[in-house]
Amino acid sequence: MKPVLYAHPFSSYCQKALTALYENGTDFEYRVLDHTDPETLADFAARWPIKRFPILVDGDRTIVEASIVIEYLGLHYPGPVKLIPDDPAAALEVRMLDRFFDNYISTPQQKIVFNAIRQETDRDPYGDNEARQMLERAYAWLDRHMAGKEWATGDAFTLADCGAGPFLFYADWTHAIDPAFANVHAYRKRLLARPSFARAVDEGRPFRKFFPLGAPDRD
Ligand SMILES: N[C@@H](CCC(=O)N[C@@H](CS)C(=O)NCC(=O)O)C(=O)O
Repeated sequence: MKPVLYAHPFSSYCQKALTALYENGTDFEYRVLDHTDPETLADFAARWPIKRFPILVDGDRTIVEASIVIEYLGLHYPGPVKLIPDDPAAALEVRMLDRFFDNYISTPQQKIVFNAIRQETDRDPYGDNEARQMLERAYAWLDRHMAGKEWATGDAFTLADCGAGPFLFYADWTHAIDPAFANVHAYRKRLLARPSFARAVDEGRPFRKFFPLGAPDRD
């Protein structure tokens, strides 16, 4: 039986999991979460009442959180690309960078978007400003961190890069990365050229008109 991914192609966290699946050519069933398919939506909500996606269903197990989905795939459906290194110290570095991209790039990016889609009277300019300041600090740190590196932890593409691709993609659309952060721009470009992530980006293209802040006419 194949594992089943409940996901949407335009979602950053889903693209994170999809990048891992495409890196290893893992065979899986894709259940798209879409308002035109209420049955799949109800099935998803019953499996994960928190209602954040993606989730992976494997037999009677439901695996939640994109990072854990990727860890699970590495354990139960390993492929040629080891997204978490065997060496525990190297694996810790990968997980540290994965936390960085989730907490300090994606979380503030989502906060800005969630704020923008609220009713005008419910918006939170203080929180929006805080999120933008966090992104600025994260871009600055990442620019120094990426100096001389190809991927987030060095020469190998890992779990950390699976998240970095979609999160930097949408972060730049949401709160533009200053051109002075040349290492971040170069890294974002390398991620976009990686076939696994490029495929996930292509699958999300038809939905760009739904980007709440207005999608720019570029990747
Ligand atoms: N911590 C979760 C976050 C997942 C997440 O925020 N997914 C977004 C889509 S990119 C979502 O479910 N949004 C739906 C909502 O906020 O209602 C993970 O790592 O998988």
